Amino acid sequence: MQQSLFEPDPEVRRQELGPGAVLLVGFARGEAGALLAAVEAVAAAAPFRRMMTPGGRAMSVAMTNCGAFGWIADARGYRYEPFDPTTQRPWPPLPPVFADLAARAAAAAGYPGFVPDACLVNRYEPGSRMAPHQDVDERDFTQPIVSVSLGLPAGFRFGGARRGDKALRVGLEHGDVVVWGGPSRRFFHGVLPVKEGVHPQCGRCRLNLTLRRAR
Ligand code: MD3
Ligand code: FE
Repeated sequence: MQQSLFEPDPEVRRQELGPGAVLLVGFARGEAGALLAAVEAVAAAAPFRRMMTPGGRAMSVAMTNCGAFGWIADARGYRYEPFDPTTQRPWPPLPPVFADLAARAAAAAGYPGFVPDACLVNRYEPGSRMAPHQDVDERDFTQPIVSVSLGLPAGFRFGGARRGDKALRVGLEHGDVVVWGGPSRRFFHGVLPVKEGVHPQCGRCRLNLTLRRAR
């Protein structure tokens, strides 16, 4: 029998990671090829680069963006900008496959009508990590963030509203999607150093897409 378009796919394992945060195991696995091709096209127009923190350190994760706004770090701080500071051109448009996946994942997690205007693309080589932080540069925290993991697996640490809060450790694998909404939207989180390895579709790297409503 035809699966209703309005019911969650029973094949997708869901795990509540925190209040309003839902892990959809393997949700994007079938679309990985199309997502990776779109990342390549984005990176051809807006190359991956290691941004400098306001403290003057190069981040170990290489980043690029697509959509109307892109997240940047520089000597002046962290913010969204409509132009790529490397090329001085607008960020490449959001590939429809990104926007469509984000909307479907958000709806599956209980956030219908999600329309992202920004996608930060993070590229981790083995050894790259992301220190615990909050995502607070967006305007409207009632909007969820949809994150898509591709390539090598990573250990992800998900804490609470305060930096010292006990953190949950979750493994994020190729094709996993997490929707961060509700109170979890403002919780601390970070990525442990990626272990050495080679992924059949991505090579020696992990990619993470975060689809956001910046403005
Ligand atoms: C929890 N990226 O780009 S994705 C980031 O794997 C970021 O590259 C990590 O944290 C990565 O800001 C983690 C999971 C994630 C993304 C956004 C969140 C978790 C979040 C926003 C609020 C709470
Ligand atoms: Fe984050």
